[in-house]
Amino acid sequence: MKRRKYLTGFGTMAIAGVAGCTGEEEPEDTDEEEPEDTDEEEPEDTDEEEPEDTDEEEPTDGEVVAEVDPENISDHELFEQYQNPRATHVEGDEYAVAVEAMMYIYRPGSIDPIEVPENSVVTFYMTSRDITHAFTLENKNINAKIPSEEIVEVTVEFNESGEDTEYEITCGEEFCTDHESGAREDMVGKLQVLSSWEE
Ligand SMILES: [Cu+2]
Repeated sequence: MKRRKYLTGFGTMAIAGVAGCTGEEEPEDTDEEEPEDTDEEEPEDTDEEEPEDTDEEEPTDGEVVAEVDPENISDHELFEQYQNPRATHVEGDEYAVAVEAMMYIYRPGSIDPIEVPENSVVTFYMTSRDITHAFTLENKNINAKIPSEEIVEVTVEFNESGEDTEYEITCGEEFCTDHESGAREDMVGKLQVLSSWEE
């Protein structure tokens, strides 16, 4: 009986205490809950925006169109026809350039810049003599892997006109930018869009 009385007494004190506290704190609790609701809505907005950003940034990749012997790249008909610094006219506004990648150059591109006419659509046929390289064109959203034993193609539109424009071709593969691997400088090439062009 004694024990029960103690418990009852304690319970009453506790309730009184809680009631007192709740009464005083109520306005504060209400203030604290409002920001929580706002926080819960924010992630929903972020989720909706993410897919849009991903679609816009996705670069154009290459497509495998043929197999090739890495020891005899220049014997392949695409390279026999198109491996020249100056783009080869195919038909209409279409041109073609075949590019061989190797540690640490593009041929053509690194020693002789690639030349294409303005207002043209140029298909690049590319393969590697050794490791996997890449063909990245700044401002054109092109990022194509260049594998060995396969020829990949990527088509780029050059709509600029009126003056010559120069683009840098970059590889960016770790092996070609890490100077400890043997690369003296980053693997790069040049592409020039010429406003004056005669066939
Ligand atoms: Cu490379």
